[in-house]
Amino acid sequence: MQQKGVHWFPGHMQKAMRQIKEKVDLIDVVVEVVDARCPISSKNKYLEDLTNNKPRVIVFSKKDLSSLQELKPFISYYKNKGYYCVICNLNNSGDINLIKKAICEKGKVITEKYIRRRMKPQPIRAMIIGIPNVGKSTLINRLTKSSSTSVANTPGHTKSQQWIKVDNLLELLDTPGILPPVYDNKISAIHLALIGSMKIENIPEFLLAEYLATILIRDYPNNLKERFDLEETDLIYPSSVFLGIARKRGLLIKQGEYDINKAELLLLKEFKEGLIVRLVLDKYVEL
Ligand SMILES: Nc1nc2c(ncn2[C@@H]2O[C@H](COP(=O)(O)OP(=O)(O)O)[C@@H](O)[C@H]2O)c(=O)[nH]1
Ligand SMILES: [Mg+2]
Repeated sequence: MQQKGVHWFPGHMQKAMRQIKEKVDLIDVVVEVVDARCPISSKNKYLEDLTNNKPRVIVFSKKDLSSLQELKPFISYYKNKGYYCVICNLNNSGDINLIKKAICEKGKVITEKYIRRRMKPQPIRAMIIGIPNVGKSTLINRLTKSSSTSVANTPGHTKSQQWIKVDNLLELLDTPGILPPVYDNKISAIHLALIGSMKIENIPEFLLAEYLATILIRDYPNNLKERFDLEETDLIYPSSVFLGIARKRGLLIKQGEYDINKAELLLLKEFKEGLIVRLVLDKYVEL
């Protein structure tokens, strides 16, 4: 793998940021969705500068695949930076209500401004933003499913924007802001590949599997053992883990020859689906 240094900031990132900036200008509250397994790697740090004068909410999605205990230090970290943090399973309607509340709470400063100027408060306008696969569309659908009435067209700089009314207090931009993932550090790129947030062509799957197996052997040996019904002696090296998985799951190239490649892919797949362990991968990233 190649570490890209200071020259990595590519044209597509600049373009995406320009498009986001146009939308940010139209809204009151920025709602960034971040995967709760990767609270650092799945956040685009270049967004900070674009939104630092706006009230901001971070939605940590997929809490059902993460560890609340391990997430705690990251929540404190972002709270200290002034973010309102909500940890959720986007498939849980109670959690969707918490997000709605958080946006309205953060948007209160805007409403109060109207009231101070003796104007009729307008609904808070928010936008959902985030890297691919974190749950942006799911969140928009869940927030607007009972009231999917488009309210207005606001001319933007390039094209008009459609607003969807969530309720009397809140309107949402109908399309999410899609941020390119940031790959300027190798570990973050690996973590994003492990949660399936991005297909990263230049990280071979066997390397991902080896990285994952190393973490699991060291920090979660019992989860690994239980999931694949492994023996203690399988939990020594990544290679012995893969062999154990192939043996237990009957993965064979031909009679008497185990299919290690299939075992690696199976480990990656079951991890991604949260079947092996719930954890915060980014605890291995420096804050
Ligand atoms: N387990 C789990 N899956 C989720 C959650 N939120 C979203 N997903 C799934 O993650 C995948 C990507 O979601 P999507 O909304 O399309 O992400 P987007 O690319 O950011 O719009 C879909 O398969 C969703 O069902 C969550 O809280 N928990
Ligand atoms: Mg989407």
